[in-house]
Amino acid sequence: MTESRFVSPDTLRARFSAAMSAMYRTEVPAYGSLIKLVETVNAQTLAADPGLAGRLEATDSLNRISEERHGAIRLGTPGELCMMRRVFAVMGMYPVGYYDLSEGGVPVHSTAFRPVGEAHLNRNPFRVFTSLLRHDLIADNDLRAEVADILSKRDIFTPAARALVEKAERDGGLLGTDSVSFVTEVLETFRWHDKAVVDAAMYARLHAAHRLIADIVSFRGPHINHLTPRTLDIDTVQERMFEEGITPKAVVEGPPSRLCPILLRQTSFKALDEQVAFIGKDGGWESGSHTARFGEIEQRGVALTPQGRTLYDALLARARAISRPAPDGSNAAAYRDALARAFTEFPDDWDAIRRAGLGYFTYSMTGKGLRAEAAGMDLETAIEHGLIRFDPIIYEDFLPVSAAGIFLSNLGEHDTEELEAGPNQQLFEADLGAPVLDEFAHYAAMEKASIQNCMQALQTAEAAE
Ligand code: OOG
Ligand code: NI
Repeated sequence: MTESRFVSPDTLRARFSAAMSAMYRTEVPAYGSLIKLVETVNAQTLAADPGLAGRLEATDSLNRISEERHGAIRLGTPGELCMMRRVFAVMGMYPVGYYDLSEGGVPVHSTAFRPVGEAHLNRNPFRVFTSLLRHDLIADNDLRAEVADILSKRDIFTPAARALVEKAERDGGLLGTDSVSFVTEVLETFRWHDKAVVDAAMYARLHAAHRLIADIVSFRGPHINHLTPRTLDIDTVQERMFEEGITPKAVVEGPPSRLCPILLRQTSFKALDEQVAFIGKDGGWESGSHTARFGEIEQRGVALTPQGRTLYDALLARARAISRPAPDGSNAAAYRDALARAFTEFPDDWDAIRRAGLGYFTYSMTGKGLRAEAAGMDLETAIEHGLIRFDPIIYEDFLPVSAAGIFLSNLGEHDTEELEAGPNQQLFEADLGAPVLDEFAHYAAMEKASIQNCMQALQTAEAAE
């Protein structure tokens, strides 16, 4: 087989992620400060915890952490979502998971575009949480029609980006120069535009319907609204954010602080008030402001099995029934306390989590295991004898309750209304033009493959004697 002349999707994604990070750093300087802070804390955490460094090394995932980011965009129409899927596919990013945010009072539903498969994730795990406005949740009929009209007039992709996506699909990839143009052209879609496509009166109506609707509809494109580095110690970063003059939201979303991190913990700093210009009279501009873009950090832990996830959801619901975190942070301490109490029920030891079938793990041969004569030995015995080790599989996806909390931390309290809607994955997938991948199937396959490799290695070890 001849080596492909195309630039690999992994390389394209890594370049795109770096370009996006550079752009966002100039657009939102606080993001640059946050990156530095996260890098410092990560280095300190690794130095203080050789066990953690060893575990990351064993799963070949140490190097990816400093490069690791997720971003988020909010799209207006099915056509935009469908085209976005094709753009991300060129970079080896596929839609995984369906998130219904209406339950949290946010009129969108979402997926995350990300690489699938261990090797691709380790090469560069860049992901983009992508939401689509639910027009059916705009209550006012006139406004809904106007929104559709405004959105129908924009194309968020450059003609060159469209052409390059078609070329990549037709040829099976992009060559050198085209790959460079691809990154530049696609970046345009994510760029901030301070000139709105509506006048101040329309902006006010959109804003009154929901602040998020104003953000989605008022501009030429779906500006990237945050870019999130991964920290190995979110509590320390949160503490030090204050010292850097960045004010985080009061409550960290997700599970409480634990010895063995599970799923995903996230916190953000408030959206910035930014100068924008609305369409004015007689071809002029009228100045105003808009808040949308913010910063966020996240700490990722083990991916949970459906059983683990059910327990997580139940414990989270229990904590939230006692104390629901107010956007202004007034009951933050009570919420943290309720959360910590509820989660005492979730085992906080890797082997206990594994044995209870709550989390996914990858298994690999130890040095001792490779030299051992152990044909016919079962997995648990081999683990007990130190022939096989297990490491948590990191959660690569998102959490709807947390995501709604992140959305809402950037809205005023009056925006936290109840929305009358259930999930509609079928419609989302029809708009996307493809089904979303099932996250659990993906983790289960990784775990299974690693067990099979080990069992094979145990046999080979004996044969070599
Ligand atoms: C996306 C919010 C969700 C996360 O990390 O859960 C998200 C948005 O505000 O557009 O990014
Ligand atoms: Ni986020």
